[in-house]
Amino acid sequence: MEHLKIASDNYVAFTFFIGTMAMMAASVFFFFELNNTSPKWRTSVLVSGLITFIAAVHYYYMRGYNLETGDSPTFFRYVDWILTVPLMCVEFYLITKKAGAKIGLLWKLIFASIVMLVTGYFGETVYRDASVMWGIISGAAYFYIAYLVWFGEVAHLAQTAGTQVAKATRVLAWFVLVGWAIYPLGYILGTPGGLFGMQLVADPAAAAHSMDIVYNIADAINKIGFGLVIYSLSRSED
Ligand SMILES: *C/C=C(C)/C=C/C=C(C)/C=C/C1=C(C)CCCC1(C)C
Repeated sequence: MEHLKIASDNYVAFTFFIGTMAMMAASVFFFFELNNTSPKWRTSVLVSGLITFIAAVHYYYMRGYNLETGDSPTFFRYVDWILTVPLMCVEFYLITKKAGAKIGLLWKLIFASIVMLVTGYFGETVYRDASVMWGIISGAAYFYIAYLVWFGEVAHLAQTAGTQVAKATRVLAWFVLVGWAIYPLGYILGTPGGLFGMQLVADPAAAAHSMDIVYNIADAINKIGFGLVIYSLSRSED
């Protein structure tokens, strides 16, 4: 078999490689820290580790796929997201649970995240010609999640769960509002519908490459960053 090299100007392959390493390192960190985490935060830190571990396995695969084919591993990207984003919803549920969060809240968050991802997948794959419409539906589900964590049930519960939980939830809410907003940017760069019909990257191959780079950066920020917020909450007094 031919030995594949990452060309020095292949930023897509490079970010897949770095992404794999970062997710692996973060998983080892979260898992090993479980031993000196107080029992009441252990599940939350475990979930942080599961999120980066699931991503590490997908990144390892996507890195190889992209290197061999030069294509975007869209399918496995979405398989990863459909597993990890609901787990981020679980994190919100776990930290607000002691303030009385009900399982219904968890289902609301998970349902919205699945709508957001499935419609995004339609826009990127089967219905590429209608990517703007699917992107808008996906965006609506995204705003609903942002609403819940900024002003809705998650925000209210966090207020009564103690100052540390309230603070951590505010930081996580910023991740949702700013960190997650990087994804629609990748979608706009990579789909033919562009920004309401305005194509930002004309060449289809370059468009796909920019989308992958943007998604890879966003994943590293959001999955590892999110986990670290939970980790630092687990070291607090609450
Ligand atoms: C670890 C993976 C995460 C946190 C993935 C998050 C993905 C999104 C917030 C994606 C959102 C999208 C839109 C809001 C509109 C366009 C389509 C998507 C799916 C890229």
